[in-house]
Parts: sequence; C-alpha cells; structure tokens
Amino acid sequence: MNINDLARKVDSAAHEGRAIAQIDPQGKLSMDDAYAIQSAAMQLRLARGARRTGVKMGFTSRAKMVQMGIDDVIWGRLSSDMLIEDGGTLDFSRFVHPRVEPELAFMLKRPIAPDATLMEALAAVEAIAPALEVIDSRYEDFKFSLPDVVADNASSSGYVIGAWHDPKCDFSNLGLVMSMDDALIQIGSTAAILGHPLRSLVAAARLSASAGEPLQAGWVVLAGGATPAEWIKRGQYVSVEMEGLGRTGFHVSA
Ligand code: OOG
Ligand code: MG
Repeated sequence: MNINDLARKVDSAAHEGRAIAQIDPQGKLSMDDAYAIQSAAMQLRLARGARRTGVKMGFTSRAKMVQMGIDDVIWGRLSSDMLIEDGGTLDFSRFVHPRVEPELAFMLKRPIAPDATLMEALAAVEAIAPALEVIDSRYEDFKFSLPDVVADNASSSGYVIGAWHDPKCDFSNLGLVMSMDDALIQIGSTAAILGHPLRSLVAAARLSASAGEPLQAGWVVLAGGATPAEWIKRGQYVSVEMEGLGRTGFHVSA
C-alpha cells in the first residue's frame, strides 16, 4: 500500500472509531514515510472541515516511554475537531479504547524558529494551562511499533485545556493530580516532561519545522503526558489539577 492508501486507512479508523490491524508490526517503515502518512491523514481531516490548532509531543516522559515500550520522542498534529470544551462531554462511542493523561499546554503568541533556545521559545509563549490529552490508538489492543504510532498521528484524539495563565511563573516542577470521579488516579510533576516542559516546546519547534510546518502564533503545543495514561470509562468525570494553574476536566458519556 502506498502513503495515501495507508493515510486513508488510519484516517477512516479514527473517523469511525474502529480498531484496525497494525500497518507495520515489524517497524520497517521509515520515519519519513510514517510522518508522510500522518500528514496525509491530517489533510483528510482538514478536508472534512477541521482546522489545524497545533502540535502534540509524545514520549517526553519516562513514565510514557516505559508504559508503551518506545523511547523516541515523537510528535503529532492537533486539529479543532479534537478539542473538548473545558468541563464538556466526550462522546465515548466515537472512540476505540481511549486513555487519558495529564499534560501542560502552551499557547504561542509568535512563531518559533527551529533552532530556538529555551529562552527564545519561552519568549514566544503567550500562556500556559493545565490540560488532559485523550489518546486513542486506532490499532487493536493499543499495540503499535514506532512507525505505526507516528502514522496514526501519535494516537491523538482529544484534548481539553483549562484556564490560561501568564507563563512568567516557574513551571519547571509543578505538582499535578489526575482524578477519575473522586478517586485520585495519578500524581506527578511537570518536571517529568524532559526535566522541564520547555524542552518539549523546543523539540516541537525543531521537529515541526523539519516537516515544513514551523510553529505558528495562535497554535497550542501539548508538552506530553507527565504520568502513565489511564483507561477512560463511560460515565466518569476526569480532571487534572496543577499546582498554581487550577484544574480542568471533562465528562465521559454514559
Ligand atoms: C502515543 C502518544 C504518546 C504522550 O503524551 O506521551 C503521548 C501513545 O501513548 O499512544 O501522547
Ligand atoms: Mg500525550
């Protein structure tokens, strides 16, 4: 199958919330081809009327690398059809087997150059906010090779963002708690994200520019899960509270 056929395959699985077999179980595809499939699949979403909203980073914490058995940082493309309103409802029936993880979100006020330093990247940040990412691998049993998950847009499927805050506070080591209903389910820190979430933003600038899509003003960048991801269940309320940044969450449909 060629790039476009594989893009249609992962895109329709995502669109219909249906699991498919891995497209590259042996991990033989090149990273360039895997990202080309991801890019072509995003074009199909955009053709259905979604708007590009930014970038998400993956495997930027040890917790996530260990959980999924992959230790390369990857990235994916975010679009408006993935956004869940703060306190809104996720329609469970549209997903295959969703998981959720706590993240930090950046809102950009300027583009970021591919070779930006940490301080230059910070200067381009309009605001930061607590976030939850919903990941939903389209592959059976949530099992994938590195090229598989890249082609599947790094499992991107949803995200919710809390109130935006001035980035002038020190956000290198903010405590965070993810809860499901009243049960505390994961605790962690933004320091789990490459030691400092800004490093994830710098990596996003480099990787996104190398794909010909430099980070733009108005884009959101999700820095990556700070803890292992947890399965979402019908009827739950999932939330994250981050030190100094408040909380955000969403309901899951029954
Ligand atoms: C891939 C996506 C990883 C993160 O924050 O590390 C990711 C997956 O685990 O399915 O979003
Ligand atoms: Mg994530």
